[in-house]
Amino acid sequence: REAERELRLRDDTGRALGLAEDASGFATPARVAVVEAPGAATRSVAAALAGASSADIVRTAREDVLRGRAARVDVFVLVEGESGSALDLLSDLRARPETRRAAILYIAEGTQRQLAATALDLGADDIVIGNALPAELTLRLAKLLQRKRISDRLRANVEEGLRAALTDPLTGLYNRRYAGPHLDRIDSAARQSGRPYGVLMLDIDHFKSINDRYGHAVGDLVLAGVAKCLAGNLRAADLVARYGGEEFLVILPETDLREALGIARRLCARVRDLAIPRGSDRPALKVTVSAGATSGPVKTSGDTGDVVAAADRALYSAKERGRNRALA
Ligand code: GH3
Ligand code: MG
Ligand code: MG
Ligand code: MG
Repeated sequence: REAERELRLRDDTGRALGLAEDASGFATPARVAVVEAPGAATRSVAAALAGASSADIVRTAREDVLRGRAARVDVFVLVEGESGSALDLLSDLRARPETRRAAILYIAEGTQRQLAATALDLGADDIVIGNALPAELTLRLAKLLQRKRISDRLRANVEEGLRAALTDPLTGLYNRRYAGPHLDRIDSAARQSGRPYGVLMLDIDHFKSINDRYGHAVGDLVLAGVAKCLAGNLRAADLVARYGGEEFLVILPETDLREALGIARRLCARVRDLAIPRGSDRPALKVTVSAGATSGPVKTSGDTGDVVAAADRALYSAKERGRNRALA
């Protein structure tokens, strides 16, 4: 309890640096966890920081950090002790997904310059060596927070841009732009491992007539419903992409042709069983899909376009044989 005692602090420094004016970044106070290694000089960094910061400063026990109880921490302030064990914690924080992106301020004694250099090497964002004035600590913390806010926002923008470029808004699936390179990666992995992968091409049967009968909006509903059904009936390592208008490409790592055909049949059956709701007083919609299955890697060309073409040919056969089925 004592270790988790929260000290809510004034935000003089944040304001001095113009941080408090940044409404988007500082709508919620940053969370700062101060973790003292065993034998850390008790100069109470937390108290020193308690003069001027807009952040929530929490003294946190090392064990709580290691047990994952320090989620959503923006900055870790690691105070080194006699044994240098804060470095271990630092490596640990960088290795864990939930703390990997946190900023880290490493504080060492004047005699621990070598440890501090190692801390930088291990990924500390800033270091303080020896007795620092509370004002220095506070300003370093504020600048660390400012940089973190900016890089968080940049990353979010980049991720959003990528998501928009590589996914299809109607179904939420990856699009062809993502599926192509993904297939290339799976193909290279298969060449190295010597184990095959499966590729399926699926196409909704008589989809044009659904649009013609019910309108485009209902057609969109059907597309989204089929997409969800396909995605929900695959393994985590599999990928389903919207490859064309009402065509879906499925990539199945570590899967041979026989298994791929089995999965294709199962997906056809799941879509057959699907009833897509369309308002309370109207009957649910029923659709079927046809599927073509193939496996890679292709021996000769090394061009994954050939794998897709083979799946396409199998799909065409399935359509010719009457639809609502899978063929290899
Ligand atoms: P088949 O069984 O041979 O596949 O017949 P089909 O009618 O499904 O095939 P066709 O290729 O003739 O028609 C595909 C239709 O898919 C035509 C196109 O208008 C429709 N479509 C493509 N993209 C979308 C979309 O995003 N929304 C809707 N509502 N329709 C789409
Ligand atoms: Mg179709
Ligand atoms: Mg067609
Ligand atoms: Mg089609």
